Amino acid sequence: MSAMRFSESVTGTILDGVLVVTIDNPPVNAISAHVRQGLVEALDHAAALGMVVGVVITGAGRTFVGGADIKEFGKPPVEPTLPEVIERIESYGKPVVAAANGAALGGGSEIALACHGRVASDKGNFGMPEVKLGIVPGAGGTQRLPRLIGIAAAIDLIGSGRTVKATEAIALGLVDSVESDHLDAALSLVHDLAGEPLRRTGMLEVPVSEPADVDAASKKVLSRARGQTAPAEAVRLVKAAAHVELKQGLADERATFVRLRDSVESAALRHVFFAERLAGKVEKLDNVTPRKIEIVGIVGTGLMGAGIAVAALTSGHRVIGVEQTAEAAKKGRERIAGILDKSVQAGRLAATVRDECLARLAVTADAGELAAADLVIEAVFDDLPVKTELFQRLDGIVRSDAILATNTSYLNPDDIAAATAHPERVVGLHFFSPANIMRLVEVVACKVTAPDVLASVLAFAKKLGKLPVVCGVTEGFIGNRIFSAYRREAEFMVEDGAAPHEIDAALEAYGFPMGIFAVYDMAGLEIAWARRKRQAATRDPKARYVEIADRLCETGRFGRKSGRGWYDYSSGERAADPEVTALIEAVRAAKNIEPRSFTPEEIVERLLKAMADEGAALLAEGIAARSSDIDLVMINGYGFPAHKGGPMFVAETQKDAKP
Ligand code: 3H9
Repeated sequence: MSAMRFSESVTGTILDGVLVVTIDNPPVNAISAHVRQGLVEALDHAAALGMVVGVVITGAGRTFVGGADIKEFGKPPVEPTLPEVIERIESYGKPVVAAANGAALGGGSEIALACHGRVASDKGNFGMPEVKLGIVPGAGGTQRLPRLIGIAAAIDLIGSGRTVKATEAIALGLVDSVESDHLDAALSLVHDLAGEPLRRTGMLEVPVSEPADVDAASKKVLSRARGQTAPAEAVRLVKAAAHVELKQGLADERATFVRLRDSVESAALRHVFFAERLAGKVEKLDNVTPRKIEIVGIVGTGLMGAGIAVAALTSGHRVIGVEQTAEAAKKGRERIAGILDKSVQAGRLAATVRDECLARLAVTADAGELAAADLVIEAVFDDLPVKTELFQRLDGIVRSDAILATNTSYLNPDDIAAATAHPERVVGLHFFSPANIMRLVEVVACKVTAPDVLASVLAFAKKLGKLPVVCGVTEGFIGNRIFSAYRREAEFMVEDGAAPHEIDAALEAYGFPMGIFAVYDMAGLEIAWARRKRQAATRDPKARYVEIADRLCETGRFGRKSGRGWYDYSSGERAADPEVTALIEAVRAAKNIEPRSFTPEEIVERLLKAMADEGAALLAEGIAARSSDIDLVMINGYGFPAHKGGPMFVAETQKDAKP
């Protein structure tokens, strides 16, 4: 029978007496208004056809249903709503079975939950990532999921927003079966269910959970919330499912969903979601074909080089690590193997994958081996003569079509490129430490970097599972330049009267995992001190300069490693130190500064403004292409709370809010 069209994105075919309804709304089959309308039309159609025994719902392409259409949020509602569609599915007179061909996320999982049976392909996966968008499920997820899998497991899934593969979904009781021919299995299930009393998820009793398990699951979710509202609301709603009627639970869920959807927190997280999809997109590269990158050379296998090597290995690349001596090469290999081993111990990597990675790894003292590399990343000491000499040497070793990348944090990659015979093949790849864990990579386009070189490293970074943000050349690139402005402002406030621990407490209350002075101590103060000493001769003598950090270093306070920095760590804990207070007071007195007090709000406001002002300068200079890129850098590299959207988002929303 030919396909029936129920709306622009929903079609149906009758197979073996069952209406197979396919949602085809690329790219991810989000439940846009026409999908909801099409589903209702399809259900009406199948209800009226006596020969149809039931319905299968599936998705076209790689996704079952990627969730509600986030682009519709904030627009006037269009009937039917998703809860209405879902209510229709659950109360339907004939069996409805979900055949999850791929990801069933958010509203996609909620559709599946309302069906009378669920079959997944081996590529099927399930999740309710709503909390990551600052909302709770809004179409029954918090009430139906616990009825299927219990309160504790539902708190874990909804509160964390994590996705489970088909095998875990089956163990949890979320799906009935996983089949390679999921469609065929779904058709059989419809026939099995036809004529039997239907198992309506919303009517099920919530299985009894161990209170200790519920407590543990809730605590885990809340401990990771970092000031975000949605996870606690999700926990509350799931717990309520155990003791309120479905109708009441659904009403509470819907009201909470609507309230959170309209919150600044959700707007911020949606901004981050779309910013991530936009990052690394460069219009002028649309028609540029990236070069193939399979073999990656890494010069320097210290902490940074080893982390980059692990990221490249676990994403399927061959890696050639290069060190200066055979002894250092042996240590480098051990370092890389050690990181892989830790990942296996932590359950993040299968032992077989680690073995495959090690089989693709060579670490050598013979730089000549880099002749095989498609891309060479330098991760050696951040010193210009060292790097230029290395790049000149690489020029004579690598193939003419190989790409050379520098991982410098502060040097000018244009200077490094200029020292080579082919500057157009040089690019910056600024990874963050530990490079195997941190998602952010600043991809630095030098003055003469060739478009296909840029396109190639962007594709490479994405293959590594990283979040690449393109930027131009400036001291510290996007992140460290903003960080410097932020640090400068924090030091101004300390000189003017705020205590470092007050500033840190204000930042932590705002949602940063750690305040700036604690971060400073963790990173170590000596590298920035050395840089300041180098810059002293060229510093504008009229610009305000705070000497406190220099004084700390002069007394051997280099941060956590040395047991003392902005704080004292001698008790094993971070503690404010009267010696530092005295030192700060002496600096203030020498400058005749009368200390004043700062409220936490003022502290945060001034620091956010410093970041946003520097961000605006980066945009004006063309270093960053879009303000959302700047937000991503601060969120993924510097602990800015994602649920606040980033410094640029905050500045823009505040500007919009002003009359
Ligand atoms: C929800 O369901 C609420 C309900 O409980 C209640 C409702 C009443 N909507 O990530 P990709 C776009 S909330 C609109 O690169 P992948 C995305 O912007 C929702 N657009 O693909 C991008 O556009 P562009 C809960 C969406 O293959 C394109 O699709 N669901 C949506 O790497 C490709 O995206 C979620 O939170 C959407 N829901 O990964 C799931 N999703 O090409 C969010 C994606 O213009 N989505 N787009 O840049 C994902 O996690 C991933 O997109 C997915 C595919 C895993 C599905």
